[in-house]
Amino acid sequence: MTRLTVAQALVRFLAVQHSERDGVRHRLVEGCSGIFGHGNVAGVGQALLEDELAAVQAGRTPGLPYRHARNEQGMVHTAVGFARMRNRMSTLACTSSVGPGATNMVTGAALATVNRLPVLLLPGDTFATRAAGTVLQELELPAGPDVQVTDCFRPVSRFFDRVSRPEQLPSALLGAMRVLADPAETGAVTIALPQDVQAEAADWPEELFAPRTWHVPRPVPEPAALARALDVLRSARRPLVVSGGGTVYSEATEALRTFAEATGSPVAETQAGKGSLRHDHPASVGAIGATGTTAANALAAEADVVLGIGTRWQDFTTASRTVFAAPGVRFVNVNVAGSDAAKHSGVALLADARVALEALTEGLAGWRADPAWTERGTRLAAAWDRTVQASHELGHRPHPAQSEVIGAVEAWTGDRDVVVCAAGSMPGDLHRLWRTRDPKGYHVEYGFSCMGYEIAGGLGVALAAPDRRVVVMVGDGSYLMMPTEIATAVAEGVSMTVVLVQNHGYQSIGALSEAVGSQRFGTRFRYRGPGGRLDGDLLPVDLAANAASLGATVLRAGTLAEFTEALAVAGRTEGVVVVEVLTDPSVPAPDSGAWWDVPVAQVSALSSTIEAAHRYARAKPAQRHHLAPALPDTIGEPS
Ligand SMILES: Cc1ncc(C[n+]2csc(CCOP(=O)(O)OP(=O)(O)O)c2C)c(N)n1
Ligand SMILES: [Mg+2]
Repeated sequence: MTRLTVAQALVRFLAVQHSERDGVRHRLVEGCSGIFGHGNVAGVGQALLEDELAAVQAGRTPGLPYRHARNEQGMVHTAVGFARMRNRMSTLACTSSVGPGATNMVTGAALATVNRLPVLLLPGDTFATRAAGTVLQELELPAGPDVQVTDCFRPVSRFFDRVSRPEQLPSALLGAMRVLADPAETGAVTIALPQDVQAEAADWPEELFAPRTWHVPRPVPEPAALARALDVLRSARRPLVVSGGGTVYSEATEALRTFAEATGSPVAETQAGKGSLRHDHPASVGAIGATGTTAANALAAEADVVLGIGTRWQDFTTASRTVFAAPGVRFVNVNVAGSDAAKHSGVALLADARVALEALTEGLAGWRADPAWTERGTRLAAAWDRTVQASHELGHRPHPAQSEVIGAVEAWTGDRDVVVCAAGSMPGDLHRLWRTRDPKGYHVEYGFSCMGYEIAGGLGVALAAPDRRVVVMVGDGSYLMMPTEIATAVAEGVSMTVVLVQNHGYQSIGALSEAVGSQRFGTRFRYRGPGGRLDGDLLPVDLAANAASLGATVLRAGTLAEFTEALAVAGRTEGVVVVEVLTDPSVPAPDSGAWWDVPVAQVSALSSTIEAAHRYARAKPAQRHHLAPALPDTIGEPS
């Protein structure tokens, strides 16, 4: 037996957890970010301090290295960025105080769960004993004294437990590790830790601290399900693969290439799946859906069988269920999660992406798509590529168009560099325009599309892959929401380039607002004008000065030439470099005209809204339900 506090036991336990897949072992939880307050300063904080001091004394790295984050939401984003970059094999823990420190992590938890990315959250909680009475920052619901703000984590976590007695710690930890390492269940994993329990000592059996390896499975498809999937695929003349994040996380990109080459199936990509296939592979037709290319969306409109791999079929991917338009289109869904595999009435192939792709390639030996279809995909993709190239070379003055900024960043980056983004107009433009050269070269968080993810998530990417250059693309709105983790990156000596696109407001939502008849209401960064509306002069907010104040090297660009020169300087500069570039938001990037379902007010006194409602009513009928079963029901009546 070893006598330790609950927090000390937790730290010691986490230091010896590993993940393993294909015989390769990783640390499961590589470190712990934290912001201290009552609720964790004397518990987890004290334990991390002891761990660090013991390591320094012994000349080794701590069991659970600590990083000081500046915003709790940001530190969860950092953990998410880290986990995604490591293909879910490793993540970080996050410790917070009680109350607002804890609830600040809830957005990050939802983001992790939506994106199916593992993070370990350790919010502090109020006294289990309640001896001190009402605690500062306690929720205090009169009719439910056991309900705490940490209960907010329940719906956004894939695992939630509260350790109210030391004896509960081992089962909480083992349950948490299992979910972190399970690709079908993973997401935010939360263990709420009452502040008194964290500091409480107990005698722990030695075996709790025995090194453990959590096997990350590659589930094989059930033979009957594989046969059903092959049946449907073999009947296809115009197949289309839609590759999602699951392909990348399961390291199935080579298997996907082999499948595409063997079958002649064009491959389209979701946001999380972008990079599944190099952009210049003849089978690649690029981004699909609301932010898709004309190539992928034209094929989607006619595809007779769609093979979804590791995708959740989110509305941006399906253009709100309008992009797959062929009558009788059928789906085969490869996924480790049953709920995703069953979508669109598809044949569910519950399996790891790599294993499934290998089995499908083998099972389809000798079968190929209609050669004219394959060739058409290559031709359409080449035409889109010319559109992309032209969007880089508009010569727009004085400020460049956003597409030209993307072109300059693309030209500046190497194959292994990583572009990071999350919200605004940039993710859609990147999805369509960025030419990905490496499976981990594109990191756009578009499951939650959370403003503020960009810099914090980029820090996680940089920590996970210090050998790659990280370029964070962030809009002025997103930057303003969370620049805080620049200070963390500076403290950690991390190098990354932040491209801050200054277009004076929420241009993406401005355009959306206009499309739904809401006249860009509330999307511009302006003074309140004489008429009482927010339509006065541009605000004098200087975000570059803000970045400099946080310790970044700052470069300012007003033209494309200045921007290109600034990138060259950034390339020679260590640490965090923020390149602010002024852009002209009036030049939209080329797109495919795909739809996105955003309902419009059905009655209004505004002509802008009435016109938008008419447009909406005309577009809505194109939405499909994909209810037809992929295979006829041949089993017959129950006996
Ligand atoms: C936390 C959060 N709040 C609100 C939104 C809705 N939203 C999406 S994009 C956006 C504006 C982003 O502005 P900016 O970063 O300047 O990018 P731009 O649209 O100008 O390209 C808003 C408000 C969001 N995605 N995340
Ligand atoms: Mg903006």
